[in-house]
Amino acid sequence: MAEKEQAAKSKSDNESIRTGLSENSIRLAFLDNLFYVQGRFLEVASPNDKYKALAYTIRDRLLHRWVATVRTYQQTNPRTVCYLSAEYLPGPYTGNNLINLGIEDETRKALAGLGLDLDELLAHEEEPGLGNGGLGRLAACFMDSLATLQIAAVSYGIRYEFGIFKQLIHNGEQVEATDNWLHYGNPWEVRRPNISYDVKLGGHTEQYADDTGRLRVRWVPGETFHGVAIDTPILGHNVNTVNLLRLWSAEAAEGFDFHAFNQGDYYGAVMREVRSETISKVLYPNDEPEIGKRLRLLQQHFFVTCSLQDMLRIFHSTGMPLERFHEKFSVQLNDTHPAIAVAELMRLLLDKEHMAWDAAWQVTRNTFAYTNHTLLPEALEKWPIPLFHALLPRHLEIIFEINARHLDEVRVRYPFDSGYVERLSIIDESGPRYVRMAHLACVGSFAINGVAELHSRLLKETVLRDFYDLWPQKFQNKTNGVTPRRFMMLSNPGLAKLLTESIGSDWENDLSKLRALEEYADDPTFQQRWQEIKRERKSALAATIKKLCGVEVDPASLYDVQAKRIHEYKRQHLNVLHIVTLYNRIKCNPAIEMTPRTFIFGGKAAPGYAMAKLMIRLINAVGDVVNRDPEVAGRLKVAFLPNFSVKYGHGVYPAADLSQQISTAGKEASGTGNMKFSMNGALTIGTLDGANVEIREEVGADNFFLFGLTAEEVERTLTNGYRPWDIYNGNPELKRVVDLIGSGLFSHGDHNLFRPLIDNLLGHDPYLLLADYAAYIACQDEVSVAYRDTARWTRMSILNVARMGKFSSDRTIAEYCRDIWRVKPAPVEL
Ligand code: NBG
Repeated sequence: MAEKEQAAKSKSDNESIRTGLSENSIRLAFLDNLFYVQGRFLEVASPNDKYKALAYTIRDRLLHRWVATVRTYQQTNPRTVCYLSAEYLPGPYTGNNLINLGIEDETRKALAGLGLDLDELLAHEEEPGLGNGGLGRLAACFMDSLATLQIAAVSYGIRYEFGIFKQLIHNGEQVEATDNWLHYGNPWEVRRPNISYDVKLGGHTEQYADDTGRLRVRWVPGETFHGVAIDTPILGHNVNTVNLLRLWSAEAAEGFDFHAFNQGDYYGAVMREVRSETISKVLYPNDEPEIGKRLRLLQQHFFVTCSLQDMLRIFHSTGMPLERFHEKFSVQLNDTHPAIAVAELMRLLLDKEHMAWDAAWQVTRNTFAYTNHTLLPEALEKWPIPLFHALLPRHLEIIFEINARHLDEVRVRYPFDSGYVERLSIIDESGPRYVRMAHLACVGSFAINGVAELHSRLLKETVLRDFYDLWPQKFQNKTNGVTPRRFMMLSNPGLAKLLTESIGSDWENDLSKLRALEEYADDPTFQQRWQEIKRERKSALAATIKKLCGVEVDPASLYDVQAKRIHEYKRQHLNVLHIVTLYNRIKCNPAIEMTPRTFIFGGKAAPGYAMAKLMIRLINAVGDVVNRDPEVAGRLKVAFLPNFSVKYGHGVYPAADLSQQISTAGKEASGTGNMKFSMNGALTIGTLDGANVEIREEVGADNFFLFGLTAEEVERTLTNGYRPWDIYNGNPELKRVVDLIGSGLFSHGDHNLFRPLIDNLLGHDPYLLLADYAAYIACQDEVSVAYRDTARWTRMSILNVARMGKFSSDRTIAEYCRDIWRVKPAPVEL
């Protein structure tokens, strides 16, 4: 034993500056990186210099494991998961990597020895906002879990130069600013100029006979440019596996157009380069109609062709025959954004690899699996045929051929029903013709899944019903999950510490172990510590709110939080109706007793989504009046946190008492914020929608505030002729609320500002706010009562955390591995 300790110690004395994990190595490494990478010394270094020196120090330790991982994979040639996603929201890397390496304490001490504060340096990191919301963040949680479960995986996407816009709030309105996240450089990425592929577009196709006399097709593009790989290492927790996030950046094919240049057109020569680079310039904010977005289709084709060409390059290095491509790679399509991959893999196999159609189709159909993330019809992608033809003429030919063969199969199955043929066709011919990307994905995939039980069921009953009839065996459910490393250990260190002290640290890699907390649910000392931790997180958020919104909030009040994209179906305006209801109650009876509440909102509206932007204005307008009214002081506060992001999420989830998950039932595919809140001890008020259903099943009906119509009731209400106007007239409390918003009280006397919102609610109300209003208010009243009983509330909070094991993305990924990808762990030794 003594000998072993001795050996360990002498090993740490000799540790390399690049790889050592002791406090001393980290301190030396930090100074080394500051000096040799940045050309700076401590006395003159800017905060950014110091942050980067820290990032490089951690990155060195990741690269060490990365090399070991690649070596291992080269030797063992494991089956590999390729995740294709147009969006990733990884959040700041540094803190998470420290946690996964298990060297947070050492690093903190190493920096303290230099008079530096770890948290200050961490706060300096700009996060890559390469996604809109849930879908991109899910992809990031999946990367963490894939590496943690030691699965060989590559995540492919686009390195947008500008991510999701920065949200500013000016006079209560959302204003968009560009997100220049690369301005100070990104220490986490490694550029691979030698890993680059041609990307073609436009032009036409030609038939020709090859040497053997076989008829082949050649695509003569109108333009060609390049995609260059930019890699970020993704480390798992408590393991050595480092997987790859490989993002593509667009570049001109020959940095310079010499033809144009020789003609004296210097400007034109440079412009061509500029045009190529626009491909990966900026992320599209969602919720706007897709149709006609030429650049968006180009982006999809761009990252898909680079990723597939990359897989083929890797595949050829294994020496396996092409017919076995799908045995090496399992490729997941994250929504329909990468669905063009079905046609692109066919094109590469047919035109480049010269495979025969049937063999190529056999490989393709066994390679892809498709995840659907929404039932909203406006979000289902379809591209006009003329646009498709102009950009991707060869792909369109291939899609027509795939479709013709597919429809022949359909006709055999349903010989007397032409309705099936129309509905199952990849081409929408009901009006102007479109390519339906979800149909292409379904035809080209061996598995199709939704992201929560309810969502997967509704998929089979509604949007993909005919496909389910045709291929029931393809359909699966994979309920979403989130990573407990980022959303518990990193964001809520106080809670993590208490958990580990009480039940050991196994929960970090096996969240179901949290069940052991149940026995502490009624323990008064444990309850007290639980409350102290929550209180501390609430004070920290109060300071942030003060700084960002100028609003003073009381950490003793109930923090009632709704943080997610702003959308009518998510019903932030229903939340506002509740706030105004409470406001009215106080105005009618100033002496009324009320549980003091702080309403906290966060979330971006798509820049082109007028109603969502009006909802933001309404929240801020109501906040303005409520926060300034001395009569409500101490009882109600409203704060809208600008620019909600992964980074702000770290401060928000742990501080919430109540998590609002109040979407119209049937509309939210899963939700993942709901899980992050609950894992941090917030109780949920929610409808039976998305993963709420399963969260409630797990935590128990007694520990969840349920209200509202079910998905079936929503459908029935809408088909039976819904009349919101009657509900308004039949409920005096609701009527007073709506009338007050219309009165101009919240808009400096302007009766028209919120008119579109009110007219929509009274005349149409497609998301059934009024139908759910009474139930919502009654449920919120129950919440207020429950919160006053601190011991009961704390017990419910503890039980929520104890029973959240199912919602770790480790569980989700383990299921994908078992049921879809059929991959096994490939452990890495250092
Ligand atoms: C979103 C859903 C969420 C779901 C995430 C992740 C899209 C298209 N869909 O409910 O709205 O949690 O995907 O699956 O972004």
